[in-house]
Amino acid sequence: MKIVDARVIVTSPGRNFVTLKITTDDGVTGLGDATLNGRELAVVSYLRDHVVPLLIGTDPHRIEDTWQTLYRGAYWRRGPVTMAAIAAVDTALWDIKAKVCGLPLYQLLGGASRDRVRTYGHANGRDIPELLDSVRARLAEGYKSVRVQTGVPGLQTVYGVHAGTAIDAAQLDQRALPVVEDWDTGAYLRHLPRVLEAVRSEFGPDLPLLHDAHHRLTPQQAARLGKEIERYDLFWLEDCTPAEDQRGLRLVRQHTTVPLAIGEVFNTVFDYQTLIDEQLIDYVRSAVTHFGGVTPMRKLFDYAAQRQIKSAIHGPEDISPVGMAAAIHLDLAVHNFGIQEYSGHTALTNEVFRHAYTFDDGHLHPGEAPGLGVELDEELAAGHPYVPAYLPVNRLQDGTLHDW
Ligand code: EZ4
Ligand code: CO
Repeated sequence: MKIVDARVIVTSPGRNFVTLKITTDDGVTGLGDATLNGRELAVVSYLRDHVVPLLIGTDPHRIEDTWQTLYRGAYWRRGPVTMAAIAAVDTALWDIKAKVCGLPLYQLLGGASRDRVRTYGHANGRDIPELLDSVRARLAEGYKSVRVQTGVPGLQTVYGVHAGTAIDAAQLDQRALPVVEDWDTGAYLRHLPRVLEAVRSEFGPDLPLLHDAHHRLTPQQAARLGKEIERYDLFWLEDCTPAEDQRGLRLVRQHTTVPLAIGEVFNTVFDYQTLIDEQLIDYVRSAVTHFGGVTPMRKLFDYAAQRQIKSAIHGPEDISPVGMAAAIHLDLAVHNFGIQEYSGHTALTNEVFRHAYTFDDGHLHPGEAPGLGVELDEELAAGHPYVPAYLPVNRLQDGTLHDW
């Protein structure tokens, strides 16, 4: 079997998605997600100009060797552009192998370790009453676990919440230039305990609650926050501090038992070495799409399992249904599954990417279609071309650029 064609398809059915489609001489096709929100075309070029020529004529069954060739052979390792491109190839090859076997991908990963995949949804509000309404809406949709984000008094725009309407941060990028958010760590640290108090008193102690600090705190601030909110029994506190400096998590860990989740911006296992070896976190958050594909995700989870750390694959709207499908197959198969982030996609996106996975009663299932179970309607995709878009940036009130 040989790869005879590999094409990069860019489509924007509401937001930009980059998809790699690989075709074999037997006519089997595989899809991989290469969407890097706000920097999409860099990955398109990396694939089209530098990766596709290497794939033509090679054996699609040699997934590990292809991965190693793209990773080691380039000499220049790691980085989100490289790893998103490799992810798309790796995922498409797993799709092909599973289709050739006539099995859904999860069967090739060891088979189901559970019946269904639990998820969490996003609740956002400009203020506490609006957040409580949003939590009610997620519960009505079937979600059993909810991430809670609110505006902070005195600030115009914060992560997950815009001054005009409550929207998800992933939607903010559909504008010509980056939206500028404002930030005041002191105000946030004073506000968040009140938010969690209000949510707990409205919904009781049983509802699993999550919160994303979106890299905005120092380790000292995160340690203080963790201690203060322990009584609200969070499922996790996410990205409490920028984790390029993995040692920073030692301070947080010494001071609080709040479960910690990190890794959505990581792209290789080396980003996790200290965090996993020293058991500084509880959940690894990488996306199949940004971490080099199914192959390294499986290795990451096995490594994390040695330290009782669980999976929590990144699943915002900027992961395409192709990347989501790959995540759901892994979720069903790995033993140390934790939870899956899931917001769903627009109806149009679901038409462009028809998928076998289903969401029911707050749980996902990958379905039984061979491969990933996703088909791309290329004609429909072509009618929704790329739209230039950026993620927001974040500034302190004196204008200093801050992490977001
Ligand atoms: O802001 O994926 O946990 N989820 C998140 C996401 C990220 C977006 C950035 O592209 O933090 O919503
Ligand atoms: Co996050």
